[in-house]
Amino acid sequence: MTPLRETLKKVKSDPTKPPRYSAAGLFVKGAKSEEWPRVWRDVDLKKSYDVVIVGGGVHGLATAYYLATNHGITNVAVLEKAYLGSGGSGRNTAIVRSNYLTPEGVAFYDRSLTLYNTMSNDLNLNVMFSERGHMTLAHTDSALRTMRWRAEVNKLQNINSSVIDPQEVKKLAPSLDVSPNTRYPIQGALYHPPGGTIRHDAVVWGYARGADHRGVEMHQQTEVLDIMVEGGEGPDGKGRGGKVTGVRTNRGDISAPIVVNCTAGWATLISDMAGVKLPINTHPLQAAVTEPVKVFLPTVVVSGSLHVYVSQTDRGELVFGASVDPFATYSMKGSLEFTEELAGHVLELMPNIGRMRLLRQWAGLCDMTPDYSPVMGFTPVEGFLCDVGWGTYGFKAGPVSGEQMAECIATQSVPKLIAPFELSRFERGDLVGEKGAAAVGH
Ligand code: PYC
Repeated sequence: MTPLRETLKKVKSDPTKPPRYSAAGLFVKGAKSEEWPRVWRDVDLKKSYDVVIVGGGVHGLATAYYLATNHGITNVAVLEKAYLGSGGSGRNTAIVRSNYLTPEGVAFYDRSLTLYNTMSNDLNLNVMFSERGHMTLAHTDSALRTMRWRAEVNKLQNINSSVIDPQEVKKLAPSLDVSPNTRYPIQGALYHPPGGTIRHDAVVWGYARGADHRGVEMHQQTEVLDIMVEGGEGPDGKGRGGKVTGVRTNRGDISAPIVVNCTAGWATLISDMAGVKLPINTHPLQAAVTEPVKVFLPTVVVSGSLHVYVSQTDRGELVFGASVDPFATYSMKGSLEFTEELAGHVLELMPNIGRMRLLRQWAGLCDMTPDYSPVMGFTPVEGFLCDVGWGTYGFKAGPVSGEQMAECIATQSVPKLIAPFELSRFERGDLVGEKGAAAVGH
């Protein structure tokens, strides 16, 4: 066998060959940092591509990966204004599930969970999928009714979801206070065993590395400043009836017949550049993490009424999230109000963790649509496609969105799984109301 150091030297000395990795993942144990192979290439930005993807998060990278893997389309550039995974992909709480409320939502997120299940093998990178189960607590009669409704919709599509009583809740998560004497007694829960958590950064790196191996280019620090469109009905020649010709970036102009908006937080700003208006308001969503302690919380726990969801990482930290902040802004500042409210609500659920210390908090941006479903597929501008409006569901939808958007681009037709989420549904009044499946009430 070639010694590790020799292999690494060879990789370093032949930049035309794709880098090689240890079977376990990105880094080779024992290697000095200067010997680590680059995970994706750093190449010059070209003047033209077949497809330009705006946004280097899970959605953009997955779209690029599946374009190359499933359709052989590799003359693709992913443009990211900061670094890969710096937006919602690095700011979520890493929860995955498919227990949605609408049949369209259930089918869509179920496909994502299927792709997450085989991802470590497919990408040859341990993405640490932990299928630990997902439990949504009901504290009121009406919440219990919604859980029953969701369970029935789920079962019709063979999704493992059922309503359980407080004793079963206690068995699954012994740290929860299920006594009837609390302010909001737990009346039952929707239990979804296939749900769980996954390492979000690994998903980003895995897709980036896989896309890179197949020839896709990723360009960080490359901000899209404008989208070039000709022949549109708008005063600037953009909008309905127009055709995309490329993008203007801080590093020069790029021509491309297809531009895909895979951004979160900035989705409306990017679409406005093409003259396409989106029914989206952007709100921050805050999250926080505690110090690590011995593992005691075996499932993901969500409480809509108490506006909180929590899971324990493999390192032992509790990761909490809440509702979106009730005002539209692009600011990602954390607030003391959030921490105070979170602590109060968490202690109602788990009174015994009062001495745990919170280490960090952060925020991400959520693009909220009127029906809490995304906007996917073609727009009134030829060649300009959208994969946006993910609200609080973006991370869990990454794989299926990439797969389906790639099919949409390659076949120039709308795949069945994303047909319900086309932008034109708002003109037709054909909404897909998914608010009832939001982790917490917004
Ligand atoms: O919908 O499961 C969810 C979720 C978790 C965090 C934000 N949304």
